Amino acid sequence: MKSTGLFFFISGFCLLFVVNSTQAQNPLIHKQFTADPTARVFENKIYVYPSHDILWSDVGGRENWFCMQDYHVYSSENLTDWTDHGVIVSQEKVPWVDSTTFSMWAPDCIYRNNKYYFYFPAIANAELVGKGMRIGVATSDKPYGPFVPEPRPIEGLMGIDPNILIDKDGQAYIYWAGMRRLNGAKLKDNMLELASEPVELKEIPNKMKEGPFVFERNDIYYLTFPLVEDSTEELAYAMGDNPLGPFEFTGVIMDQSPVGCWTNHQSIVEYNGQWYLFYHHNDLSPDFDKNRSIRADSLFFNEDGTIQKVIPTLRGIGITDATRNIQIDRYSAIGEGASINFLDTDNKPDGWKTILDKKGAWIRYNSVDFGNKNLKSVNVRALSESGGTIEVRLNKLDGPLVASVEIPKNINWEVVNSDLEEIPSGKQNLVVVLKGSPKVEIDWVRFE
Ligand code: FUB
Repeated sequence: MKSTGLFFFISGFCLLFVVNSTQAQNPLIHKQFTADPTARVFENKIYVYPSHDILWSDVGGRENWFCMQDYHVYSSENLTDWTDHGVIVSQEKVPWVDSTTFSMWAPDCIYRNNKYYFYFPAIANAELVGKGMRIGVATSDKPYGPFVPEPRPIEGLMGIDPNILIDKDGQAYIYWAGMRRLNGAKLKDNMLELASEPVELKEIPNKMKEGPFVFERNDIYYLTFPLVEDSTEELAYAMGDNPLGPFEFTGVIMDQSPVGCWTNHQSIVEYNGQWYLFYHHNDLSPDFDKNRSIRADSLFFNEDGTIQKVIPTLRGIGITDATRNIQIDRYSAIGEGASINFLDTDNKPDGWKTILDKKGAWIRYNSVDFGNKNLKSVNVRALSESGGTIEVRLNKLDGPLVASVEIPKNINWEVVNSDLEEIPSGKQNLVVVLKGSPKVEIDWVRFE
């Protein structure tokens, strides 16, 4: 077998074993740190190509800095269940990358000529290519790999955060960030070489910018980017009539992080008639903002084509099946006396719990699909040192009562089952409210 054939055989074989699934709201992925999500629609699914943050202390990376040695790709059809297709590119498999640098920053992927082209930055092996961050390409017949890296990075550009647009006339463009500025150039049909001299996209604030993501909608070209206006990155955008501008600065898509996560990084995609913003935050690493987690929220346009500000939510996107564990701590709204915390602060990927700590404290979780199943009862995984009663209602505090659940006194987590008073159908918003007792903690709610 030729070596390329052998590579495909081994990679394909590995892929069979690495695919695994998680159910998620925000953040979308718990079992790894993920950042810089580029979402694309391929084969009627959403594929997300994020960076993969790891702990610098685990591998000897630069102290207290970004540390990334490979890329995974995730896909979802329902925006709720995310499949990890495993590693698609890693630093030691790319001939031109200095594999001691753990510098595989924000990537992109695009479909062209029956192939998927995966673009990624990394610090080059200085002896082979020269110093600095370069941008390379790996290709595959499938969106989930196996991807075969090109032997050398793209000639004629240096920088980070590659992004590709294929315009309506078929011309491809590459955008990237370098020296705090944004640049663009045409790509040749082979998608591997520049077809024009790079231009700086400079009609936008002369401040620190990175992570360009360009898309077209109704003949408007949107240049979106993280921008440091104040102290950390907000997501901003500019609009123009042409892929290489000029772009007029238009506004902010997402405000800077309320808790000081220094970076944010966006992509915007339409899927089944709805637009979504993919971005990141440091949900699973509140004390170290270089270990990030990807998120998604719905995005809406105004009639004049401008973008409405996206307020980050924990609920995120996708509809939750009523018969699966409903993580109500990923709430849509929360009342006084209710809060969330990690289930286990030493094991954050386990997720969060809801704490109802005052009479009448409540939490609302939107978009639960009850279908037309003849559901009979609700299970609540809960813990209450005093014992207490919670009510599950529809839509609002005085909405239809679905179940009243007595949580027994227990210092350990327990799954409590209670019959339904009313059997909901279709898509509903759930409200969980504490009746009377001092404190009940809830991990999840599930109907059966
Ligand atoms: O993930 C490393 C860098 O942080 C990205 O390349 C930037 O866009 C920022 O998110």
